[in-house]
Amino acid sequence: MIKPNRERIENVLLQLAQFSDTKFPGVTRHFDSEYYIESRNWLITKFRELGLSPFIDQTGNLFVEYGKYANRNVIATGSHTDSVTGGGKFDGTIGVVGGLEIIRCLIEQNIELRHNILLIDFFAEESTEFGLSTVGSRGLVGSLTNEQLDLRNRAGKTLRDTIVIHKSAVNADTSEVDLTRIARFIELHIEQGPVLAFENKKIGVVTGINGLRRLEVIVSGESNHAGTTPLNLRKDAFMAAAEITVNLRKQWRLADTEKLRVTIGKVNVFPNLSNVIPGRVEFSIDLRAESNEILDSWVHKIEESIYEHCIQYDLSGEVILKSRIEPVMFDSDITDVIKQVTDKLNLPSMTMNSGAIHDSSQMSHVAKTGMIFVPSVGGKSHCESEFTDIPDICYGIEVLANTILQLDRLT
Ligand code: HGY
Ligand code: MN
Ligand code: MN
Repeated sequence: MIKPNRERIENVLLQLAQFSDTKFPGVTRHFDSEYYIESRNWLITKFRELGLSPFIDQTGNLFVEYGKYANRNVIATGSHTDSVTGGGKFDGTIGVVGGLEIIRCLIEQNIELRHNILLIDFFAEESTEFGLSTVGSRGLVGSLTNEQLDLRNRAGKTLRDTIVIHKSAVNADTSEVDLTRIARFIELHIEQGPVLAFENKKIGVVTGINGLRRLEVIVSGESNHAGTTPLNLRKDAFMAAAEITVNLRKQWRLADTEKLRVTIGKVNVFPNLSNVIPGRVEFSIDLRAESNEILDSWVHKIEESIYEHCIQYDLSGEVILKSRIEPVMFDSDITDVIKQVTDKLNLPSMTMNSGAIHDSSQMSHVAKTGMIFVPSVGGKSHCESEFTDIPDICYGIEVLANTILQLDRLT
């Protein structure tokens, strides 16, 4: 059995959290920022100190492989180290730092495995500015399209250029991973929700991840003078967008609310001046559910509602599907091992579905995949108060380490 070193884990996590844009509260390490470049160069130094040879692939994923069997299948683990604006210290990072700690333990304890370990720090898991998450893992599994690479951020830079700029600043050689060698992938992550804490459990054995649809909606009307234009002559895009939003909430309340999550998290009003009627509104709609059927029927419902409102108020509407992620179910041979290891360590656990998207959503298309969750205090996530107790993170790393040891013996 592997027993990770708590002090070392805490130190690495807290040092990594220092790479942050201090203009914002909590941790802000956008994938297109200098902080992300610096943090990855720091991580690369940590890998090299262990005698390892990190490399980066064409999509900006950072890899390090440990072991002596370069031709055999690998057991892969990892997560991401970019963050949202004003996020916490542990979203994604515990999966990467956990992998690093496990490699250290294997070296220290001279444990010989039958498979190499491939640790992956996926590029741009959050990347919400492009309306697209899990960029790196999409690239790795081959589902990142040219259209997606051509998406532009607010500064007008394409995703493609952002990757090139990042890669040229990161101190690692470029190389590609032979995907067929990744037999299994296991990701450790914070739960990002309230369930484990509420149920008093230390480990979530994740059975699958909900799917996602992300829409960009554009409602166009006409800007005009706020003081002179009477109600019947206005083409106010914002008032229509607000009505569409309220209507969506009503429809959601009437439906099975447990099965669906709806978020309008980004709104841009033009020209955004108090004395001008808004001529254009752009907003995002983020939908999550456990089945494609539910997601697709809501996309359809939303499109209908938007077009009906636009006709009613003599506006034009456009709905663009920016991101589509399939719901996935994990392989029981991995979840079974996670459960056995958790029981052996006497850690209270439960099976659960993930409401948040992860790189595992993509990896499950190419490898047998599983996830381990640890509790989020107060169920808070993607905000400054996101937190997990260090001993709970260590339990998660211990479960990950010993799951890898078990899987190593299986084939
Ligand atoms: O948005 C998500 O679900 C992920 O945490 N990035
Ligand atoms: Mn996140
Ligand atoms: Mn994450």
